[in-house]
Amino acid sequence: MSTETTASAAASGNAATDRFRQSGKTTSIAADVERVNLLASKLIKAANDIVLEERVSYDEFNALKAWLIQVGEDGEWPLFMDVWLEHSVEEVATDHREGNKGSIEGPYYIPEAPEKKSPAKIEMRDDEKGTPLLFQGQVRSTDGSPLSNAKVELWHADEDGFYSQFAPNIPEWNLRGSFIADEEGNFHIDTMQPAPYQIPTDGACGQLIAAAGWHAWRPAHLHLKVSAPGHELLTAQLYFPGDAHNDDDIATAVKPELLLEIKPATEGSGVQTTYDFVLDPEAK
Ligand code: MBD
Ligand code: FE
Repeated sequence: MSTETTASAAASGNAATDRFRQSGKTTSIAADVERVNLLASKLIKAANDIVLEERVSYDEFNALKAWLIQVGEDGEWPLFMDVWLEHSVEEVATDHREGNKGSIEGPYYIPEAPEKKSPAKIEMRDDEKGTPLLFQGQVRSTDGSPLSNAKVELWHADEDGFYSQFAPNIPEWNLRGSFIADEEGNFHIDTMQPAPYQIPTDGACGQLIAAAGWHAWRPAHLHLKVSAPGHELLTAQLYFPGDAHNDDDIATAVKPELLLEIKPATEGSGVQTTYDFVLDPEAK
């Protein structure tokens, strides 16, 4: 590794935990007694059913207790929740949509990235490694009308699979940006193709993956949030054809309609892709 400080599970996990605490996502949670009773009772019953059915031993019970403590110490609760549970929450939240259904947000989104008017180049290092990627398309409403000045937020890993602000020695807004589409809803963003992402192997989630004999990979992906006035915010991920893990993403977040079509760049080096987004009008 060329960097002086290497990435660690606890550093990225604790950064994700701090981010989540600052996100404001928990401020509107209403403590509805009936609902908490229902959900907590079902969760506890499901766990007890497993203990009884599988005759879980004290050694196994204590291993779980130690592991849960470690998840917290490594700051990996956001990672755990987003890898193993968020996909079902996303499914429930978006199953009414006629436009894009999207995919999970994951633990590494940061709001308010530097805003640029399309066409634009995302922030990257002068010597950023990888294959240049032109990502373009149009944002429309479900009735087909273009959404002028739609906003396309893009964030993704670098060629080493690391995200800025969650791994050391990467400029703050590297490979993160907020792009304003033109009057016809068209956007044109120059970026760099991301690498597949591996769940950190030196933290509690990595320990579980190894102990269970699973693999730790997510396929290479772009993260997006697409928004326009009067429309539902779309959170999505887009994937690259041929990636070995498109069919067995550890986060279960790949959908066939989220696969890009990649072509050689018509100008300059690298590749290009076109992907259009369709946003649902907000329910009245
Ligand atoms: C990621 O990059 C990601 O997108 C998700 C969902 C979980 C862990 C790392
Ligand atoms: Fe990701």
